[in-house]
Amino acid sequence: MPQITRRTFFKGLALASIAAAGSQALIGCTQKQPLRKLPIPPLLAGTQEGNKRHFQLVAQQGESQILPDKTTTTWGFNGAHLGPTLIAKKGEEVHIAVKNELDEMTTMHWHGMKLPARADGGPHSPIEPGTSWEASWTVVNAAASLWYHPHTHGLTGLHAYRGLAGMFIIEDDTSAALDLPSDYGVDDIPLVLMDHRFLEDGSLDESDLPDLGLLGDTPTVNGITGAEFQATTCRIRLRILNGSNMRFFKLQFSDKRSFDVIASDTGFLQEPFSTTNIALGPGERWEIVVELEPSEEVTLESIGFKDNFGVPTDKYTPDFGMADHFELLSIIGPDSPGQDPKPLPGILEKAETLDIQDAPQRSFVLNTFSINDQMMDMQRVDEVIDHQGPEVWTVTNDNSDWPHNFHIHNARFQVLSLDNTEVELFQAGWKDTVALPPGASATLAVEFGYYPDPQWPYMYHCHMLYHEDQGMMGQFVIVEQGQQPAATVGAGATHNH
Ligand SMILES: [Cu+2]
Repeated sequence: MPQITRRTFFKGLALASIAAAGSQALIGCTQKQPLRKLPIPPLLAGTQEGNKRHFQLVAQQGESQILPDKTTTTWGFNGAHLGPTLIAKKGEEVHIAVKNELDEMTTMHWHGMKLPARADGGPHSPIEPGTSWEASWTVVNAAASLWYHPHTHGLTGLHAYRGLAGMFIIEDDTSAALDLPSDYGVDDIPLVLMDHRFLEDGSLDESDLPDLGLLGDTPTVNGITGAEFQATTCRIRLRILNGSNMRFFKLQFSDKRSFDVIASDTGFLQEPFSTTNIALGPGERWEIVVELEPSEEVTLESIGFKDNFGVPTDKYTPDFGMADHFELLSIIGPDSPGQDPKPLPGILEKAETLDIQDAPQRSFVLNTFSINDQMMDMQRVDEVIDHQGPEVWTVTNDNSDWPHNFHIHNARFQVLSLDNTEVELFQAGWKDTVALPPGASATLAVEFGYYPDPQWPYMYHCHMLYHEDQGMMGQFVIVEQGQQPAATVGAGATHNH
């Protein structure tokens, strides 16, 4: 880690600095600690009733062993930490009851899902302690690895950091027909990547670092440090989610082996893409397929961005951790070779491009904690979409020294171009979150779900959660042609809880 890192960490309160130093030492130790079995979040298929699927999620507090030798108080759904992996099929009607057994208000958002705004679970849908909130919608998304996390006004980062996050797998006819690893927890493995800081007693360090919020220094996979996965097959599929607050990961295997990227945030790529590394910023997902030799050992690492992601390395710029190198997950090949795996399907998904010939265009300029010079206001509707069909959004990171990214609710998009940056980022396929190095500008062809409703807004925001919570978010409503947004949106909330 470059020297500048420590200096930036130490700019904070004396207490925070001590904590950071403590965890630094701890990273060094994880190598010598015996590795622990990778936890697999339970698969929750809900209860089926015809074409309906009912889920129950209970947000609760518990005690976890994120670290091998310390106990940490965490939040989770239906358990102490993180949440189960939900699974549903395209075309099904899902009904989800979220009960809040915490002693603080939270919310629940279905990231990547196209759905009515009322069910989207944004900051307008608080779930008070002891109460339940219910969302239902018909799944129109194609097969993908989506996820769920709170979207509490000003507190999204803290709630996710404490552990409120889980994956939401959508299957469809395409995924069912493809010959891909799909035995959950066996050869189809969810990996929820996060990063934390710990105090000496093992509790989570919840102090915001200056300009960096809850950037962690200790990576976790499915809720633990030093995880190891013992494969039983020669081919595994990893559904990788970056659920961290602020960290960008650049993933590579320790022997730099090639792997195939098969899906982006919101669906399959048209065809597998072979590479040796892949980047993912907060909120993004990739699915990859990796081949293993019997009994071999290989480590999934985050290697840091060679060019520091375009972030200056001077003393004035906070250290976003872009050059950090971590070992994330040790993988051991199966005991025996088994059958030679067949080649991966050459075509995964049919080519689909949006007709953007006459599509309306909008532009969004991100700078520090604002978008188009404005910070989030619960009662200000920033954009009104009064038509069906795609739009072209240009999103510019106007900061020359800060990274950002951009997530749009109720939508999927294709990145048409990423300009004004030297950083090379693989951006193929359908996405819902795009990474923006300093100065970069992305042009997106965006397809929205069409559920006209003048009262309930959707969000677009930077998914670096400290930025979002500081106000880097805006609201849009989707209405019928010529319709105006309601005078009061959501349930009328105007302020931080
Ligand atoms: Cu940002």
